[in-house]
Amino acid sequence: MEPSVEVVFKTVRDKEFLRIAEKVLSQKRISPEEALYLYESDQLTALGLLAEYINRQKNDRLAYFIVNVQINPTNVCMYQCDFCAFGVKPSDERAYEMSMEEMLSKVESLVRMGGREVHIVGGIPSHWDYNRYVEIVREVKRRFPEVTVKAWTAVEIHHMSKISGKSYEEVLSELKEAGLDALPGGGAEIFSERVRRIIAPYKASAREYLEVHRTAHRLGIPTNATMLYGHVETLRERVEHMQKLRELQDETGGFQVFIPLAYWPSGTRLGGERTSSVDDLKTIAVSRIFLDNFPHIKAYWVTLGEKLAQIALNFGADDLDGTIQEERIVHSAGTDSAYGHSVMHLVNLIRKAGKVPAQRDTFYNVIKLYDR
Ligand code: V47
Ligand code: SF4
Repeated sequence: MEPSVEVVFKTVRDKEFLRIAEKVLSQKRISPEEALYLYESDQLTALGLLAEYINRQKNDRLAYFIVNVQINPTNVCMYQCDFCAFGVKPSDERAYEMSMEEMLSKVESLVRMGGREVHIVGGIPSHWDYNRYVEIVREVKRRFPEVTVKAWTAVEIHHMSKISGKSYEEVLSELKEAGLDALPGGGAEIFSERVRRIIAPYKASAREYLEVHRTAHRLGIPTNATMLYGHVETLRERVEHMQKLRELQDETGGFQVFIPLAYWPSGTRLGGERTSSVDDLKTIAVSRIFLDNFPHIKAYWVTLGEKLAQIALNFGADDLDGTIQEERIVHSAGTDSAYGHSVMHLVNLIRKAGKVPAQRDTFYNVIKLYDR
């Protein structure tokens, strides 16, 4: 045990917490019950230190960011999940659909500022056909072969499979051939059937989400994983969610990063309250400890806010996402974060959090270190 870790643990009286901490520090995998114990404990500081200790072993003092743009081609969505304020019906006055030229001009401005990643995800309109999804990827890659295309969530891939009659493997292979490089992690929400029935009864199930990711990994397409927390789920259901991801990662090794997404309730049918900062930090820390086979944990500045994201970088997270430029999904639900950030803003956020900023590509290769 490092001296600083030892000092903090001297203040902890909870024997079970200490037993689990010893296990973590000696690189042993913890069980779901033990993860739940950490979640429910009131040892916030010690939990953060433990998670950060593990993170330093994986990522040293680096905190990653990417120069990227998020493109949400349309907000029209047939699924109408109750936690989502972004997806609207076609008749809604907020409904929009971007033209291909509009999307390409966003990619062009990204490329002009040296950006590398286009993250494309949106609503799922009933009038879109399968080719539309493939053509967006193909056109972006044809015009800008230097960018990495991280596009379409597992929910969108499942939908494409349904409307085209093709298997996940066929859909993903065609998208890969068109230029798809990676899948984002959206659409996971919470895997529990009980919760899904309440918050998102119509879209792809947990089983389908995991099967899309399994297929992507088999085809050599790396993917990310998310968890939307802070609505109607229990802590046990969060741990079960992470357990399913850990199992799949054991099987395939294809996940790059886990992204806990704090729920924003404004303008949603589900309503509710915002998560507390203690809950946000515990979720980052527990995920870092429990998901021992995930190389990265993302502190998504859009949902956490800049200041909490800085603390999360000292509670086990090692990535902030990126410049983004124009986030719409969580902004529809009331987040007070900026819509995007400059490179220097993210570099300063990371430096002031005490970490070394590392500009990365989609696959976590370091492009530039800002180590003065
Ligand atoms: O799946 C929807 C979430 C996700 C709300 O893979 C909400 O690198 C909070 O997955 N409050 C899409 N969250 C965004 C996403 C993502 C973002 C950044 C990086 C990556 C990555 C993935 O947004 C949805 C849903 O879970 N979301 N509504 C809300 N009210
Ligand atoms: Fe549509 Fe995705 Fe929003 Fe659900 S979360 S309503 S699938 S955009």
